[in-house]
Amino acid sequence: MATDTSPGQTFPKREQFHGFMKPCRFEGEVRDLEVEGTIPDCIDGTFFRVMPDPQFVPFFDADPWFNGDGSVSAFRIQNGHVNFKQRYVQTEKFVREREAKRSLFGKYRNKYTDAVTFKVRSTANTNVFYFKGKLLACKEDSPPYALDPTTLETIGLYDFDGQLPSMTFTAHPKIGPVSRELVGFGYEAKGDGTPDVCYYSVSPDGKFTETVWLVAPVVAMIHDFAVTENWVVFPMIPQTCDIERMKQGGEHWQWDPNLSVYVGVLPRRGAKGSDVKWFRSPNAFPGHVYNAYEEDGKILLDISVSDKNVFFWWPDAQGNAPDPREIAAFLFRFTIDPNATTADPDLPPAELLLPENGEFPRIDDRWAMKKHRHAFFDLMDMSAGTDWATVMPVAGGGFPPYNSLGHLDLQTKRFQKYFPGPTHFTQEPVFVPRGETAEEGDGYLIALVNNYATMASELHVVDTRDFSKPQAVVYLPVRLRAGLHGNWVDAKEMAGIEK
Ligand code: V55
Ligand code: FE
Repeated sequence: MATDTSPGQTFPKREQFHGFMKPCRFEGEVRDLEVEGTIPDCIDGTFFRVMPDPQFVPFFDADPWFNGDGSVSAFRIQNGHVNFKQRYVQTEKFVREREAKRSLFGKYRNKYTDAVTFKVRSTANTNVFYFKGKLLACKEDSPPYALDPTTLETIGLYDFDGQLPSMTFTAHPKIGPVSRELVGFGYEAKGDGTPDVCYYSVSPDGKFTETVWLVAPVVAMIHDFAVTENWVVFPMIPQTCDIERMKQGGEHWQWDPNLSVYVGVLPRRGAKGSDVKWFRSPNAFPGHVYNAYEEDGKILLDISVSDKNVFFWWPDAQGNAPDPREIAAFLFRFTIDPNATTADPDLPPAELLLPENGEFPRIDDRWAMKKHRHAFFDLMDMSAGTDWATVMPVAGGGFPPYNSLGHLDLQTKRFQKYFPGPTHFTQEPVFVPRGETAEEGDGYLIALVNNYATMASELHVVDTRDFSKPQAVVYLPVRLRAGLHGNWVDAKEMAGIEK
């Protein structure tokens, strides 16, 4: 084991630390990034995103991408100019490891493998969103950390002024587009291995207005969820937790190929825990949610689903995992009758809306929780012309790759693809409307793009009216490894704290 007097560090010779996935560990600021093309003036705000980026060599060589320290990037876009800033979230883990000059933190979500006792194990590496003047950096195993959205300085762990009832807080809260109400939940909400789920709503001024405790049929991952006008929906990924396995130093998660996908449905307002209905669907991997809404009394849930274990680094009990190159996810629509009175909890088969391998969905957020028409997402288009000979040796691994952006018009079924280039992979886009009164989906997609020829990152700004070419490409002088999620925050929303 390393000590304070140990020499420098080198990261393990593993796919998740190789090539473009080499830890970046960079904090700083670059003003006025190079811009090719023109960024229209209607894009005035900040694109925030977060990536796992280990500060120190992990305890375990096979440490998954998901366990790295959260590093937040901010792209402030105004009058066609882009300023870039990046800071680590100063989590308890990050601060104590920096003091010790080595990692003290063990396996992903397994406190029994740590070198010291942490009060909170958050790596704050999964999503960043803006709420009540703060940027909240989330990891689904803990409360969020609050950051100053202008400086990216960490303010501290955020418990909503003492109101947060659960030990955990999802990385995928939803914000009502008009009400600005925050709808969220925590699972394993009474600690590791507990089946308890805590659902809550928070008013825009920060008061908890709904708190409902419920019990899930299994202890499994609930990574994303969905909200409609009257319902909340919890799809469970068949990755299950066993506290005994954890105590023996094993993984938090194990894929269960025999487990159904449970889908919990709860009234959004005024519910009791016993009001939850758990529906079932055959074993699969329900990924990220596009949106959900109600029609004719039914809930329509649009979600990416894979028939394989997307988290291939957490195999089944026999050690089986799919070849990452064979993992694909597709846009499906579940139709759920929340008022079903029959005893049959089986959901009707989901409808395949698009036979294209895509994930990291976005919609025009002004249509969240109601009937949306436009879907945007990362797409893997094998026919696009990726230069695999250049990309493969330096792509690194530990995540499913995408080389394009997709746009599906659900009304006309028109499907468009944006291809950033033969040596490029895409990260999750954000959608920015052309203006407050723009029609749904009329605006720009902004996505971080990995360029494997230059080994540097780029922001591609794409006009949804013309997917054939970028509106603008912004060049970073640095390489940012794969991130998870982010959000666009309009300057008007952040008014008063501009710098
Ligand atoms: C996800 C990511 C996580 C995690 C659990 O994208 C699920 C899914 C980056 O960490 O801890
Ligand atoms: Fe996610």
